[in-house]
Amino acid sequence: MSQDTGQNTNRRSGMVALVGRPNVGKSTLVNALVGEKVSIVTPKPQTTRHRIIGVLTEGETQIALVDTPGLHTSQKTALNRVMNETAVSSLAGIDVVLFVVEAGQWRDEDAAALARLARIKAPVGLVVNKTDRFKDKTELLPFMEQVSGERAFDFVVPVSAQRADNLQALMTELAPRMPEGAYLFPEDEYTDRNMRFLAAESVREKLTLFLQQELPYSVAIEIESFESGPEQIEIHACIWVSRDNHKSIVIGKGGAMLKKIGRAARLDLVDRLGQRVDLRLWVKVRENWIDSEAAVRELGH
Ligand SMILES: Nc1nc2c(ncn2[C@@H]2O[C@H](COP(=O)(O)OP(=O)(O)OP(=O)(O)O)[C@@H](O)[C@H]2O)c(=O)[nH]1
Ligand SMILES: [Mg+2]
Repeated sequence: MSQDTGQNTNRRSGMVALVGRPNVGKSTLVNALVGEKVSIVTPKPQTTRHRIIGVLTEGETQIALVDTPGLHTSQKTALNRVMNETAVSSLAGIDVVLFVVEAGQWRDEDAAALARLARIKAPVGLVVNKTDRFKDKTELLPFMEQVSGERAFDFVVPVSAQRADNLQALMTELAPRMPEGAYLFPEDEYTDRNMRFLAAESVREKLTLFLQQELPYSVAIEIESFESGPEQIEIHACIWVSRDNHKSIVIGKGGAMLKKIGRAARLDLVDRLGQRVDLRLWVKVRENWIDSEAAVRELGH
């Protein structure tokens, strides 16, 4: 058994931030690299709201992968603004930035996100994700060339996060760029977030999957109690909605929607926490919380 005393001179450890517009697959990529579900994933944009670290320790190198909220151009609500701020402020103290795009899709929002990196001193690599959508990989080349022209990237790697394809090539670029020194996180930890946070996020993931259109964007989850017993973990969570009529939608006919969300979130948590889970959900209204910066911060953003 070796212990990290900080004396091991072969070790490298650093921070890598993943940034890009919403929905390009940043969280999927963090999860694929770490090999654990660190961050929630849905087909809807603006899923990630927090800075979440996934820790990957391999060989003599530890990389802290910083997942960030997708950079978006709409600044309508306080929640929108706080999410963009979170993404940009996550770049302080970062050793490498990964700018993530979707293969074949270059949009104004990608350009706006890249513009936010204009003054970044750290190396910036381009990750072209979702390459599985191209059967013939040579068709990707013109797109990679086009995006490479948008900035002098330090490296370019095409990957499929979903299929864990070409991740080793990405590791080959990242590992030597990590500074020498002791590990920043204990070797057996894969995230900086606690179980309470993971529980709230599992509930939000299922809610986002099952509810239509805009509603998931105006919902916040608060864990009211979290008790680890010998048999199981008992979790009470409150779903905050910002309007009265949203409450009845989340609850559904005869409580059917809330039951469906609870069941799916519970199964996800059993998987993630490796223990039996008793999950109880409540729905409460807090008028227009997404428009109030104080409420946004108070609800954990
Ligand atoms: N086909 C394909 N889909 C992918 C891949 N990676 C991610 N996706 C899908 O893209 C969608 C968005 O993935 P996320 O990981 O949530 O994207 P994100 O960039 O974190 O999004 P935000 O948190 O909203 O900024 C999900 O439906 C993923 O399953 C990939 O390599 N191939
Ligand atoms: Mg995400």
